[in-house]
Amino acid sequence: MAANKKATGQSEQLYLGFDFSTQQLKVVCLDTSLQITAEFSINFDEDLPEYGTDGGVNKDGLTVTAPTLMWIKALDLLLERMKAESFPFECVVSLSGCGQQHGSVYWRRGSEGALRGLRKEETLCTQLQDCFSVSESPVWMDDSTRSQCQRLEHECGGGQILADKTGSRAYERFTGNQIAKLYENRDTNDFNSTERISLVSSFAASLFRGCYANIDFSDGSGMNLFDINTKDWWDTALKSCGDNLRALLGPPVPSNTVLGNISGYFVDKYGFSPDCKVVAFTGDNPSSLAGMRLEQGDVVVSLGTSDTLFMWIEQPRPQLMGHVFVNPVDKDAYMAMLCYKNGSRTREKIRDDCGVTSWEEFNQMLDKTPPGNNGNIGIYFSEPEITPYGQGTIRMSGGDGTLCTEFPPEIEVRALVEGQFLAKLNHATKLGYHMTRATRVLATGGASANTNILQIIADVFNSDVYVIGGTANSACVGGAYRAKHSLMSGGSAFRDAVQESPAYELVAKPREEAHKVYMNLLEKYAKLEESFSAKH
Ligand code: ADP
Ligand code: XUL
Repeated sequence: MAANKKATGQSEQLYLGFDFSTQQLKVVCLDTSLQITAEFSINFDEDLPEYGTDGGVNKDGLTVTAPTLMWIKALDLLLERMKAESFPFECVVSLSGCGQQHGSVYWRRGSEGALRGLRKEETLCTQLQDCFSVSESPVWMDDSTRSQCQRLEHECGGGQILADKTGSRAYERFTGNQIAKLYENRDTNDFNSTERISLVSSFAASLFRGCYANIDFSDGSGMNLFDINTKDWWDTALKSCGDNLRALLGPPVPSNTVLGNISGYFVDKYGFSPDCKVVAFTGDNPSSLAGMRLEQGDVVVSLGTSDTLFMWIEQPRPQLMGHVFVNPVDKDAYMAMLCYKNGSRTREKIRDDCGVTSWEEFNQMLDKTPPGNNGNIGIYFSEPEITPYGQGTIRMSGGDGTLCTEFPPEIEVRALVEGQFLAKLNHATKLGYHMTRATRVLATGGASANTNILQIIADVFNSDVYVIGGTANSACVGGAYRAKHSLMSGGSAFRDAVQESPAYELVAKPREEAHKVYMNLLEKYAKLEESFSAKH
């Protein structure tokens, strides 16, 4: 699908939203009436096999990284594909986007000069190949910073105080702890030659700007370094994680900041207008909040590589489980979020272990068992989980409540999906979620294409479930919406900018009987989870 000029010959105004996500780089293009006119993507494993990633990352024990240059090469490739399809770059009035949260990029001294001096004759990848003091960027799946987390909580006065200040207790993947690990090992790496640290989001914006781009408040809240109340770096946390971090991170900015015009490189090479504005990039979850047009009372369930659940809140009340970020579309509000490492990849793994190769067959298998699975429940943490902490699998039979080592496949797949969403309801309630029939669950991410899974969510949450038609890429769409909103004058509300966006599509309605069954199972599940996570 390529974007076109209007039939009248008059140039359309277009907005781009990029998503530098775990497995892919994606972009969507919206026109002024917010219709999607084009989508392109690059899959890291398939399109860039030379980097040898699996699911977009490299794992070495608990350390999980992605080659920084792979992301740059993906952008080269994506723009070339758009050009090959005659994408009308000259019509783009603004662009923004997002990146997987928490991942970090380390620019070597002198790199801003390289960004400013980009020439159209060469690719970004060639020109920026020597720019990174750490060539493998730590990403959100990394679990290797337990000792740094312990130290940070200790030096900040404990987990709850750190959470009250920064929105979260110390988490391994949060960037401050990743920086602390690199800083501690600076004798064995090149950390000392770093001139600037970016998040994946601000790194992406830096490429488009041709200079270092600021970290935005919302994605900055995922670092354990940013005071979500004063909206500035918190010196106590900065000091605990390294030296000179205030300068290395640069000043944080509201997420709707227009950073400036696009770099001349993209004007010369692809034909972007020199007036095209670059708006601060943010994290993929905050961007999804914008893309889903979340309003107070709604819950977004994002079913990507990881599963996340988030809500709009006015007053931050951080807990030891879950996170509070500055809201990406209203800097005076907040978003609460729960993140589960065992999302789509785990569903895929269990599906494969059950000898099923497609989602259609997975759904046929699900249909063989009733809601509530006759009381059989399970917890499936193929990846080390963080909500709550734990790893491994546990199954409890419906009959006598004994633990068992296996379930037949049709029971296994249902126990997996039901367990994942009973857990989410349980945790969201603790974070302040009140279930009412007026609640809307807005689903997004790869698995939101699966209506059987969405029906289970509707029944568990006793809520209508909606998707936004046309794309599962709410994170990209959120980038394009924010690109438009940030250009509107007079501090207009985000809601005004997205008035014309496509209606939600109702995809599942709760069934009273099924919901009752789940309410009866909820306590049993919560107890199983408590006993399971207590062991970790
Ligand atoms: P990310 O943005 O984190 O890279 P996506 O939101 O693109 O991930 O989601 C990708 C995941 O979606 C894949 O891991 C895949 O397992 C899952 N997925 C895609 N289609 C379906 C489906 N019909 N049912 C369940 N899961 C699906
Ligand atoms: C959120 C998180 C993941 C990443 C990748 O805290 O770690 O959702 O943003 O999608």
